[in-house]
Amino acid sequence: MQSTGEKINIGTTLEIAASRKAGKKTFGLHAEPPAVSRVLGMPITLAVVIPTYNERENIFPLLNALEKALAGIAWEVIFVDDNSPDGTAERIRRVSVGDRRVRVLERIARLGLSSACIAGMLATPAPYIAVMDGDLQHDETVLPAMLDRIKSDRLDIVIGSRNMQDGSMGEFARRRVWMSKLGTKLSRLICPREVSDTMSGFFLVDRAFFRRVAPRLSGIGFKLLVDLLASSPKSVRVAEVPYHFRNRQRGESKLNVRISLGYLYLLLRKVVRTRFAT
Ligand SMILES: Nc1nc2c(ncn2[C@@H]2O[C@H](COP(=O)(O)OP(=O)(O)O)[C@@H](O)[C@H]2O)c(=O)[nH]1
Ligand SMILES: [Mg+2]
Repeated sequence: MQSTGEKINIGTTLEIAASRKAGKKTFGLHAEPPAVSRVLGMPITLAVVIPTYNERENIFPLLNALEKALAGIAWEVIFVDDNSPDGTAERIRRVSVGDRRVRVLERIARLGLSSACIAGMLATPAPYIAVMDGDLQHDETVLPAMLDRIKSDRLDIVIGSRNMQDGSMGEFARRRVWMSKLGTKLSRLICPREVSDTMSGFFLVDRAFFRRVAPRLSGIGFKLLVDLLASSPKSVRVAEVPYHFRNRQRGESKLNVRISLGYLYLLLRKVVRTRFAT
């Protein structure tokens, strides 16, 4: 590309320097980042993406817990709400107006947990992206350790695991523990065998890894982690950090038979694609 400095298009720094020298006004059309991005403080390190459906009563406790757990880290949180009838999005917005770290991305129909997470993950520039539920069942105090681990070992994913030493399912109903174990066993068809908790909804990914895998994701159902692990064209660099799963204190679980069948459908699609793709 020829650079004369005469024309101000979105070009190189050289062009900008040349046009400045020539005393031309650029009216903000120059190719440097706008000044505002430099005055907002530390560059962002971590985005926490939280899918919500009818979680209004959990929003303030969750934000307080994140604020405490992530002290010293430049973070933001993106809630992705599927038009919850209980006014979850409105409650988040009450905080957002005064705190730019807190955002809500609203969708006008209930499109599902996995696709909500994907939408939120695509909406952040952060180099590391955590996904956690909006009901306080995931232990936010483990996030800094997950972040340290992904950075120090240069991993693609760090998973919060309930199935390793020093982790637990807490008081999760026996039926749900059984379902989770069965789900993990089935996931072995398409996921790395060393992962102890493929059913986890609590994990942290490297942004570059996520962007590589995103176009291949199915986005079906509740189990985004399985989708991520099974969709990567290359072997995934993964580690797990233990945590104790908490009880849900407010609101209700949204898991139902249709969603469980959705998991089987996801598995089937991935098995067919990975095993029988020509
Ligand atoms: N945006 C969005 N969030 C959802 C949807 N279904 C569930 N969630 C959220 O996903 C998280 C996990 O759901 P939950 O009902 O707690 O599942 P469980 O922990 O397996 O019982 C919670 O934060 C829910 O509010 C959905 O269809 N759309
Ligand atoms: Mg839950």
